[in-house]
Amino acid sequence: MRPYVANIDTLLIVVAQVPQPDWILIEKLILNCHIQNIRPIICINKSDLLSEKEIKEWIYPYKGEIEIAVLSTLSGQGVDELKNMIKGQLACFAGQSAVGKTSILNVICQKDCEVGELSRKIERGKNTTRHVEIFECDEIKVIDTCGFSILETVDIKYDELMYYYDSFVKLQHLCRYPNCTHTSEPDCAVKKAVKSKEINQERYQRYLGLFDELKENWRKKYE
Ligand SMILES: Nc1nc2c(ncn2[C@@H]2O[C@H](COP(=O)(O)OP(=O)(O)O)[C@@H](O)[C@H]2O)c(=O)[nH]1
Ligand SMILES: [Mg+2]
Ligand SMILES: [Zn+2]
Repeated sequence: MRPYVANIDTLLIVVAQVPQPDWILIEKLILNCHIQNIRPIICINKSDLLSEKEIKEWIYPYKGEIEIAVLSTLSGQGVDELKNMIKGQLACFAGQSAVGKTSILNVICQKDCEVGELSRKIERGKNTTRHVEIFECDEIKVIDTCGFSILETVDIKYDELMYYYDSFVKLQHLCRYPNCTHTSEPDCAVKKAVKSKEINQERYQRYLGLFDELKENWRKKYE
């Protein structure tokens, strides 16, 4: 398993305008947090590059379900708010390369770790040992990582995926079938809720994408 990290309280899932978010990957990170009892926080970084409208669109699918921090290490916006959110916790970064994980660590801990690791990473190749260090500052402990391949695979059977979405679980008893996966079944309360915008359309689409992927993985493995 790489990186070697244990006993994390919080996973800071960093997204930014560049590189464009891979929302399915973010869904997977959130699911793994649920499985491992880790508190996920989506950190929308580089807010200086996003319009108010874009920020709203990014927040919307997770509103009320997942905590969100909007920040910019460039302007300093939202940094104190994030620090308050993770006070007393051991937090770890996850997210695509170059979204600004190390930059956020630097502003939180007043450190000067090297940013812009994208090209260096390619130069060094994939199998370089990378050390893991806990930085401590103002009652916050943070760990930088260069990605989280272990959390990018989800060890859930496709027909159990729906149990990890609170808003789906609440409606399940209203579906015709008690084990409805909310995909192709008739009389599905979740699909109705998506239609009436009670459940966010985009989050549901991400669920469907992940469902298909898990189903395909399952088929390859066992059929
Ligand atoms: N515009 C903008 N650029 C940022 C911000 N935070 C980080 N960056 C830039 O994004 C690039 C990648 O940052 P880095 O911290 O190395 O990302 P990491 O690979 O996720 O650790 C660097 O060029 C940073 O200067 C921000 O808030 N706004
Ligand atoms: Mg980095
Ligand atoms: Zn259903």
